[in-house]
Amino acid sequence: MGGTLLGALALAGCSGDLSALDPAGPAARDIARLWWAMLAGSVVLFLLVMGLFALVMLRPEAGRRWSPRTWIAGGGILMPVPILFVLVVFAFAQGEQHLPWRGEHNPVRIEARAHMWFWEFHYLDYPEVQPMVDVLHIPANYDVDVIATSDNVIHGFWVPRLGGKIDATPGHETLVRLYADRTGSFGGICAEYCGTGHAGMTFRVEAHTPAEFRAALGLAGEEAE
Ligand SMILES: [Cu+2]
Repeated sequence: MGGTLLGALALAGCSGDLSALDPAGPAARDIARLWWAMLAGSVVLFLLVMGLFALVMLRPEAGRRWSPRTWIAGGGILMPVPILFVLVVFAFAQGEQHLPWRGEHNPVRIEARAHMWFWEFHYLDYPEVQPMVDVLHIPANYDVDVIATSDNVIHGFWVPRLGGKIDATPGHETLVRLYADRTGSFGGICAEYCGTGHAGMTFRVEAHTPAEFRAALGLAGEEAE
């Protein structure tokens, strides 16, 4: 009973508007998978360390059979390195798949300009559309490239359920790809401390069907290309 309640509480903590563990698209799903792999790796290491700890507590003579040097080399190098190696390879493989310029695509391009303390979104493919503040409309089931920049301090653009995090750096343009595999409303935040207004520097991403997307931008009828 207690276990069930604890499990339910733990799972409830994984969902929600800003949860990277509740992905709503392939990019965010890769990142969530990496998070779970990292958790699994750290649990294995923790159990190994606790196992050795229990061994020397319960059978001190077993621990004394190995020299301090063996303990350091075995426990400090031999034991963690294979696990860390697997995690690093997995992380690089996931990151590689995640590069925005991989694969064939014709993404919708949006510039996210960070201010103190709000976001301004420019629809680069639709210059006639006025920039929007703190709300970003995107088409669902479509690649969306967000080009982040800033004219003041460093901010961080992050929509946890749709993709990775990217710094918005003054004088630079950084790129992150979002993808929503469903329509809906998703939370976004500034992920880099940028002053007293940082905590309130949130925005919403609205993922639409192609027709709704065009309507939200105030464009005439046809499908999004
Ligand atoms: Cu900030």
